[in-house]
Amino acid sequence: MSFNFISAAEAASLVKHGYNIGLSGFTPAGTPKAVTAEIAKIAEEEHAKGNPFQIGIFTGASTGDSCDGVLSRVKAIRYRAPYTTNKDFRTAVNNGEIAYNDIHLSQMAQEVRYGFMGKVNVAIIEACEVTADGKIYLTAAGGIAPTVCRLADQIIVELNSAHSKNMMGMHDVYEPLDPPYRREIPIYKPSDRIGLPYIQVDPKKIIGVVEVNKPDEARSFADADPLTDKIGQNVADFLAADMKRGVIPSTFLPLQSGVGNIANAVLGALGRDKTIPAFEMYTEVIQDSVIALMREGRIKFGSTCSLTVTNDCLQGIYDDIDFFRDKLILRPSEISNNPEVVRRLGLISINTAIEADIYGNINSTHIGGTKMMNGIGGSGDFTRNAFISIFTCPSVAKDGKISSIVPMVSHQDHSEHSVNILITEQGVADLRGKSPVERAQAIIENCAHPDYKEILWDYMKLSGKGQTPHCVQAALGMHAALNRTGDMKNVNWADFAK
Ligand code: 0RQ
Repeated sequence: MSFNFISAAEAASLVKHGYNIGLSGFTPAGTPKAVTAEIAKIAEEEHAKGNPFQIGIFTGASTGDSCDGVLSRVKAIRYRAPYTTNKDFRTAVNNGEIAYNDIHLSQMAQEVRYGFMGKVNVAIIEACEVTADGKIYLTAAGGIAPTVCRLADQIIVELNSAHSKNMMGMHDVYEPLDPPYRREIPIYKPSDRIGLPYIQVDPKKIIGVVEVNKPDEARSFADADPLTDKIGQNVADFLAADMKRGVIPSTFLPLQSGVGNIANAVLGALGRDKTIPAFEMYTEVIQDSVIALMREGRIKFGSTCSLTVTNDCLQGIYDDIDFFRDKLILRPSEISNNPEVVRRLGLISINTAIEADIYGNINSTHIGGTKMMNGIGGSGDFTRNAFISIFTCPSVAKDGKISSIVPMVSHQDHSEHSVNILITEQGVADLRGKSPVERAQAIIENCAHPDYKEILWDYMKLSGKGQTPHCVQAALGMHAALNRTGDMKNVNWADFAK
């Protein structure tokens, strides 16, 4: 069969008001870029005519500006799941304009399959190759592409020549059966291959192929600074010590790390610490720092959902594909983040908190308890099931006016039951094997900023006795002081003691 080659605008015209579209990609990597931008133009035209035009978006994780950005700005998104990092999307969500369902990334594909979010009308899939018999070769991410391809009535392929065909063979496409037929996911080490290097679809469902040449809209992260370097060093020192005393096996364990400059700093410090042997990653995103450490021989293998790297770094991988072919594998998010596999492999997970409370509960998603930042991403998939779960954050935010360590988190994503280690630039709180009160002592002593230590000790005194002591009327007192005066340090516990 020969494909119907169409323009991005023609493809977009096939997406109707009320449709749910399913996208490839995970972070801006591997996300379609041309058709969604044209959908935004249609929405704008329809709105100008007074007609409604809104769609639902099902995808792997965040996307680039030519999806979440343009579509949010023209108010074309009715519903979206999961994680996103786009500023305009965030503003629209926090204004109550978009129904945003922030779920664990490992659950996205299965919740779409289970029918929790409605029908997938059209899948838009970025590919580096598509064959007449319906083999779609993905680009820089796995995401939920296999699932939306299977469920969608129609498929549009964005054949993107900015991605090298050298990517063919790097993916391991596997979709589990749904209960009660699901079996174990047979991954016993990060490099195990269990599926196919392409998505097989019925070629009759491919209603159009759009040829484009658009690089990924990679986010740039701030350079490392003394603060992130110190957090990174604290993580590396902690892991080296845990290995030395035999808690972590001498062969080390596979690592998962989140996105951003703290993650880069952690990996940099681990790479420099030669007491830690060369290690493997089983993770959802691989950033530039991982690729650099692979070239240096410090990282032996990386299983990931996406190559969230700069375009230069991605080109470097394509150019050196013979080197990387046996060192990288890309998987759907359902597998890269799979709780069963995370627990079996015994991952060390490292994710970022917005705030942590003195008992080890973590808020990764909400500013001030109400405003969405990005979303939970894969942090919960890994944290709950890791061999050792670590959260990192600076001890203060906004020039010290906010303490990241608070009596009670203003929103909870990860509970005290799942969090093993908290690390700030101040130090490390090892929460393993401790009661809530012992955890509070470790966190205040080791992680809180000196400006806030006495304030937190005073809160403990106010809290009295209990398995998890709290003064309920004061628990969010630091947040209230921030709202009232612009600085958490202005909290006055005496106001609550009455
Ligand atoms: O504000 O943007 O106005 O400067 O929050 O904070 O320190 O720049 O950190 O960009 O690494 O993001 C948790 C959001 C951290 C991210 C989070 C303010 C701060 C700043 C951002 P500005 P930083 P980062 C991987 C796995 C999701 C869970 C996860 C994230 C802004 O890492 O989305 O790890 N994680 N998923 O000033 C008020 C506080 C604050 C605060 C920081 N306590 N109160 N504001 N800020 N702490 C992702 C995937 O799964 C794909």
